[in-house]
Amino acid sequence: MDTSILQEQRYKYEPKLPASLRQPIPSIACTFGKATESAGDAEQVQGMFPLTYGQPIAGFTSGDNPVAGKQRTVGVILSGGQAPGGHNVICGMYDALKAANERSRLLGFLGGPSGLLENNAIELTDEIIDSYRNTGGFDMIGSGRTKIESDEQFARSAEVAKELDLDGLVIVGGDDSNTNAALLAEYFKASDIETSVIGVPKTIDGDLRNEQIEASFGFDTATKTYSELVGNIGRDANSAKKYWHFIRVMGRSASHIALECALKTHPNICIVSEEVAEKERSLADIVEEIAGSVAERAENGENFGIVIVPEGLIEFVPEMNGLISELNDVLAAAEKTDSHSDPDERNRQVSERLSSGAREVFRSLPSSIQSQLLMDRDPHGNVQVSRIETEKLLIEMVDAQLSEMKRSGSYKGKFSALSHFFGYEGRCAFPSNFDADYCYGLGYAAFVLVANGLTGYITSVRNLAKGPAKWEAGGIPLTMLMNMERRHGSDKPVIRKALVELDGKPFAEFARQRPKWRVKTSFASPGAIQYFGPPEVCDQPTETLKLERG
Ligand code: FBP
Repeated sequence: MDTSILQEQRYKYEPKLPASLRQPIPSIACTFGKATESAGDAEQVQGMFPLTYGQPIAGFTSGDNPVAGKQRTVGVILSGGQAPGGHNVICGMYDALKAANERSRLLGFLGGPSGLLENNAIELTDEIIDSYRNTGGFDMIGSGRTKIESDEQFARSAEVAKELDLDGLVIVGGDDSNTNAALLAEYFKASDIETSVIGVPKTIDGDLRNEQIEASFGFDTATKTYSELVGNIGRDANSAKKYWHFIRVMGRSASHIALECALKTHPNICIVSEEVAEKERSLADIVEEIAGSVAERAENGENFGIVIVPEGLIEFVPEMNGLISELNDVLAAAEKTDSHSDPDERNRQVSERLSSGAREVFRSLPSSIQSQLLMDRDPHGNVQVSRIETEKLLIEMVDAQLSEMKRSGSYKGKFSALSHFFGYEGRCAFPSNFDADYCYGLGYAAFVLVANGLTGYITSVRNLAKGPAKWEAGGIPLTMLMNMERRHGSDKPVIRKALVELDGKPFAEFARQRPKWRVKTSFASPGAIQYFGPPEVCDQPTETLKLERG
């Protein structure tokens, strides 16, 4: 890609490292805590990971690592959706690896996990690395969603690890990709392959975390990008005073992105999927809430507003959740048994296999949403929520409800709505200073874990709300994040998605403010990410992090 003026300037940015990593690699030793347990289903998870289950949390301290300077070959894979900062993870790994031994090599597998299976890698050089420092995107080596799950794929991965004499393999990914990393670490150990497998917590969705992993990288930049856009729309709405904007934001299942954007921009309504599930609210309840805000604002002459919709909402509405889980099982079974290739015929057959309750819900939906629900699942068995236009469904339903209210005389305003979807716009933005620093630290730490011979770990940098000078780096055993879940029609060990906690501080703050936002125009416009300037403008973490860990 051609460079821009900003890119030229960003090349020169020097990411800040946590203190424990700012010393020569041979002087960084590991400290270990107590044995750990999985997030759930301990017995079953232990049964699936007999060799890597329960390892202790690792921290870094000044000490002596006599094997740090060994000449090594390490591979890196970018897996799943893009997230700002991925290039800096690789840059951090590269700088650490070269600092430990100039002759060590970093191989980048091309196109995601399939690059490993196909032994398709390039050696990363100073020239390549320097042209991607502090840039967005995953285009240095590309990404993909191939899942490594079959015996053949594990055997092939082992073959390639041996062929390339890999000392380490770093998988940069979300919950599903890190589940793959855990399985691979276990397989390598069982096969006496001495390749350390280390994961790195990536995803704009913000749902890969626990007490020790405070945030996944990319969430900061993506939410700042979406919040800029939502804030701009708020200003436009308040200027023109004629549209209701229904804005769906990415985030797959969890509503972290929607909540963070709401905390930054103060929309009239922000739906939080986790609350919908907890309170067992139906689609009709959600429509009533939105229509209520529209009607009250109309009484004040304000026929405009902002509604933020998390992209995973549809899966959390109880009646839709039941339908989707039936569809998942039926589609998985259809994949195994049906031979026809006509998608319409396949879809018709699938809908006929639903229970009568689920079929009734299915038939009540507009046909566009019906076909979006029947689209292929991703390689991990998930519904592709980014392709389900819930914001349009809500506009249609709110419109119908307001017409009803007009007939009964309880609404006299005008409702003109526009739909937006902000997803891909935020995934490859130039990483904010926060993500540039955080990712560089994660990559650096990944190499240090490899250099200490650890496997089955995910890198962690903690104390994130306090600024890099106080950040603490280390590694968390991957099995600590796992539980058993139903996928593709059977029970599998997977990393548990961290959803919005309704008793957590970010949601509490939102709940405190929303009665005001619902009626009164309170939009805030945070503006674009600033890369150069005073730290209080450029280096702020997310509202979520400030509230949770500040
Ligand atoms: P990851 O979990 O792989 O980071 O991807 C997150 C995400 O951006 C979701 O927010 C979104 O639903 C999905 O990817 C879109 O996937 P795709 O890029 O395959 O369209």
